[in-house]
Amino acid sequence: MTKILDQVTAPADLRTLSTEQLETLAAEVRHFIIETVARTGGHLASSLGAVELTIALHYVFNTPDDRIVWDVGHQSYAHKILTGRAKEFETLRQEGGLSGFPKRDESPYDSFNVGHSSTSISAALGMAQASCLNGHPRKAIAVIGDGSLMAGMALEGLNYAGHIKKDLLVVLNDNEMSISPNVGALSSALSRIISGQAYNKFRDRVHILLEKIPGIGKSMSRIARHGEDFMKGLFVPGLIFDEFGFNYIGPVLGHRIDVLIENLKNIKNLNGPVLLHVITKKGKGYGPAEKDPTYFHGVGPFDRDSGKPRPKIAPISYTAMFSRALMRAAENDDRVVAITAGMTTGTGLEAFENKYPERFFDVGIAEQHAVTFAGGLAVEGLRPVVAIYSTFLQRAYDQVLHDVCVQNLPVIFMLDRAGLVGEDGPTHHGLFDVSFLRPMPNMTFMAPRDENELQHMFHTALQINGPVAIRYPRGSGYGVELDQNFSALPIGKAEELRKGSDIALFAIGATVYPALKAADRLEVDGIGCAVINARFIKPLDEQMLCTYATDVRMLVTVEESMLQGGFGSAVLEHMQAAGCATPLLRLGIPDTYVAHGTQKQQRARCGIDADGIYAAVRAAFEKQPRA
Ligand SMILES: Cc1ncc(C[n+]2csc(CCOP(=O)(O)OP(=O)(O)O)c2C)c(N)n1
Repeated sequence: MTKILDQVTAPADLRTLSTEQLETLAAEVRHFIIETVARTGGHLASSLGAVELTIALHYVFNTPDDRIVWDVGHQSYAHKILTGRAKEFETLRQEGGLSGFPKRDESPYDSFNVGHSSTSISAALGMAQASCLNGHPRKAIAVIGDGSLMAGMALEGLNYAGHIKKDLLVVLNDNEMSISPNVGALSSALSRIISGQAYNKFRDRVHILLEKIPGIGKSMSRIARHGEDFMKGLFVPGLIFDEFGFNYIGPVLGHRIDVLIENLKNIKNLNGPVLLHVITKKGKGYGPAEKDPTYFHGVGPFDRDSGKPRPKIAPISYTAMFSRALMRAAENDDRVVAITAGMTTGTGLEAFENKYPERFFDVGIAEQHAVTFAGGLAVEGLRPVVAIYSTFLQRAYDQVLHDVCVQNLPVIFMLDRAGLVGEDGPTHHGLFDVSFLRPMPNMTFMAPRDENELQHMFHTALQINGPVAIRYPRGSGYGVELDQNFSALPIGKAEELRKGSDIALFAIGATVYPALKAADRLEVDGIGCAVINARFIKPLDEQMLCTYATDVRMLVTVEESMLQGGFGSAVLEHMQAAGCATPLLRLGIPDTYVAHGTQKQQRARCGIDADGIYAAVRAAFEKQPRA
């Protein structure tokens, strides 16, 4: 039997279908997502929860002329499949294949590039405003999850939308989950709205009863309706959105296509800002994901039937290593507290949360607040550890500078997923932290060569009475032997790993081992190459730099971060200041956004794997005048 999905190559095709056919289509799309993501990995649970909503939105609205902006974009797989990309869906998140997030270059149906959360309301509002200025009436729709709604930026968007009163539809996709269960007062208010449905049923029953009273029943019911807004305010916090200037509608059942279509059709004709509150289930339709939506938020390939990950024996990850080091530190020092912005599992804080719930803070998707909150904790003598992905710290630049560094507060920033992150692509790479943290006075900044060094660096950070950042890559370490005891590293001192008299290669973080391999190959070619594990981006080991600058014919820096303002730039600045003219080759990420693929592919593309380092150093060295 041919599938309905095979006949839908664009949303226009699904607009001709009956409700029953749309329901069948939803089941087919869901099945297709599960089968594919089991092979490719990806953001499964959120996408499964948004299948009916996606169908209903494309059914009612005239996409792509009407604009749908997906918040984060991790729930957009059904959208991709229904907008002509079903055939390529198998290539999801792979090099040269479909992006895991909406991307304007990929399809006219992807109205805005996303990846970081809480941008959809502002972006869709901009589109709504532009449609007035351009005289091209179209609908602008932001689809945002309850987790993403908690972020300051989303609230700023709501606030301004209520002010300028353009035709904006915000669809709140509420599954009561962020990656972990959602947190915060607003989240609790949303839960009360959902349970407020009980109030609505109670109210309807009261009216039916009142109207049955002979003679006065009808007028009593009318009086009661006048008091309803007041009553509603007491019972139904949906009025929060009314106060923001939105017409609040809901909550409605998010897996009922007929209900969604009916509501969206009605809303289509309303003017001004409208918020449709839709209740969905994360992982809907796939048992293992419904049961453990946190695990299935973003997964690698898994066995479709059991939901179990495909077996892979790998050394301990950097995240797990940090988690262990943190637990040991917390045991010995009760000033140690940990903060995450909605990323408890991703940053390895689960064990800490379980053992020290009173010292653990998940502030929700609120990176700016997380950092300043840590500043407050530090002022009062605690030792806050902010565990955060490098890419998401970008949100809190001013807070790191203004609320932590200017006051020289001892906050430790553990920058997970620093460097190239693989399948999530450009929005998620942690490539900018070196350039943006390096100029901040008071900051000490380190990057470990392997998982063992990470634990020593964390221990070192706890000895420093000021801000410290440690950046480490996504994924497994090298399987090196793990020291049982922590030792404090000398601040600002690099580690000489290999001697050589022609070239000195200063590598930092994830690039140290590839640099060693490249040096071995250069040695075979008769080129003596010293390798130095820089350890510190700030302060630099200026003494070691100066020594090598006079001893060798060429210096090389290698880093997994942007070249502009990066570690190599720091070396260059120092050499210029010291009047040192030794030729310097800087290897790192060029001035571009690195497309999705595996980390291995991305490192090769950027020329910072062993082969790339070898080839670049060899070519540059050959151009040097003979000694
Ligand atoms: C600024 C930022 N911080 C953190 C993340 C990581 N992140 C991706 S999705 C997500 C949870 C989003 O929850 P919600 O909006 O409720 O969507 P759901 O997955 O429940 O559908 C988080 C924390 C991000 N993408 N952007």
